[in-house]
Amino acid sequence: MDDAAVAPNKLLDGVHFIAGSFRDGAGERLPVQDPATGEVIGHIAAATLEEVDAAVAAARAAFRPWAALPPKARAAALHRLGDRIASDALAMARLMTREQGKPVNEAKGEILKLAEACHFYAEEATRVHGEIIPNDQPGFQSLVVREPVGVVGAITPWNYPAELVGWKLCASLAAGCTIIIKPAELTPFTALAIAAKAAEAGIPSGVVNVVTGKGSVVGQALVDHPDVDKIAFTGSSAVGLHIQQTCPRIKRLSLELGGNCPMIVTASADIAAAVKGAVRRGFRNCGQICIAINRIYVARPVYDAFVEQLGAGADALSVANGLVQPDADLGAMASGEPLAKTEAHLADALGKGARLVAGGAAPEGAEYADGHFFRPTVVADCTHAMQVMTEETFGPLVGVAPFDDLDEAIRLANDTPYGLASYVYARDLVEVQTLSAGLDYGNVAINNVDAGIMNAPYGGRKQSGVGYEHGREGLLEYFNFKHVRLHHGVGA
Ligand code: TXE
Repeated sequence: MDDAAVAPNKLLDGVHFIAGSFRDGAGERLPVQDPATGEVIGHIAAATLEEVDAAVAAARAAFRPWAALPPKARAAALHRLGDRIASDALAMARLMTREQGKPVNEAKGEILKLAEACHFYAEEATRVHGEIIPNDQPGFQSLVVREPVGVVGAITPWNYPAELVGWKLCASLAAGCTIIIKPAELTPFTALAIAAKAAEAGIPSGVVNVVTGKGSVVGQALVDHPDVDKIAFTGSSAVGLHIQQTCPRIKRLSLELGGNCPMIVTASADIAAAVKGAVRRGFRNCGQICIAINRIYVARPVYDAFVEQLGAGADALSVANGLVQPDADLGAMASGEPLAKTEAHLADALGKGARLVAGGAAPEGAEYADGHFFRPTVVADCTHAMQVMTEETFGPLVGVAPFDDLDEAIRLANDTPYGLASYVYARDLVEVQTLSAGLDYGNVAINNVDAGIMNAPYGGRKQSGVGYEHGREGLLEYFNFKHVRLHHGVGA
């Protein structure tokens, strides 16, 4: 894809990808804006119910032949897809920056991680073994066979437009499933670009489909569709709960939802390392990550030093239009919605006595006037009366509070409806063991902030979701198990 695809986005404007080819949408057009400039870079077509039906029918028709392919053939297709995505990473990254706002270098990193997911699940596709379970009765044998679930509806958010599509697409295809993707209205073009790469990689028609449009209409149509066997959703807890409650029939569901992630820094921690981790995980992608650090609890003896260094770290970050400055630390926020929520949580904290340590407003300058920009912001001396400490902000705002003992730190960290990711910096072994055991989260990172890796299960608990992505567990979400109990027929 050449840069002409970036803006205005003629290649992917107003189309769906159904049964192996792009087709102009019949529905109304919805504008897609560059969050850094406000410029309309293209339009999506709001899919009609007939177009959703056509995508589901294409996925259904492609399912049996795709599932019947030898795993090595599905693996080869996924490897080709990964190679094609990696070879066009810069153009795809620039497209993502135009629709989502993250700086080009960060977007390119995400595109390359998508390619990594293709190769990872290509390898996993060839290792899907069943089990043979011995029986107590002579002559009997139990075989556990893994069979692909079928047609998958994937509904994805705007904060990681490539990876959060890719994890569902790659695991589905590796398992032998087929998929219809409904990307977020804010970031449709990256998903359409991935579909174009799937076609280039020779993935058969109907295996991958993309329909665009409003979630409450097109996403809901996938949830409601009687011929969709599984919904793989990433997004807010509110919508995840809505999907679970409105599903009209029993379907497989995997829901990757919101977070309100804590970080705990004990007196034994390497403070400089903890600050570096907090700056990275607190402000990367403008904090628009479900596993972003939202709040930090620091042992009182090191509290002042940590707060001062965290403020300096935040102030040292650059904020710019991610297309103009590809190596900027923060680009524009994806829309006015997370920006407004960030400003509201900041005002709430300051109104309840928090102390502003860094940031607190949009950067000054004409180049920021038309976009959704906000400086990385740190507030200290926070309490759980403040929203920043108990609700998901999903923006470049971090609240800090002191603690006096580990029980208090664990109680404060667990005081949330969410259970996705948590972070600990400590070098005392008893502290590390006590905290990792006491934190009620699906992921606990100790002295690092990279809780999610491709070959380990990633998922939340409580209101952060159900099911897993990544790893073998992420692949098993796309299988049904069949127990075949065999008797060789001799004797009773
Ligand atoms: O979510 P929304 P957003 C969470 C993050 C934040 C949210 C941000 O914590 O809360 O996602 O993404 C479609 N029926 N995570 O604002 O609004 C909608 O069109 C069916 C957690 O996009 O929930 C979009 O495609 N679909 C995650 C998708 O749902 C509907 C990591 C998500 O939209 C719908 C990233 C409906 N009624 C973000 N309404 C993790 N845990 O890993 C909307 N949609």
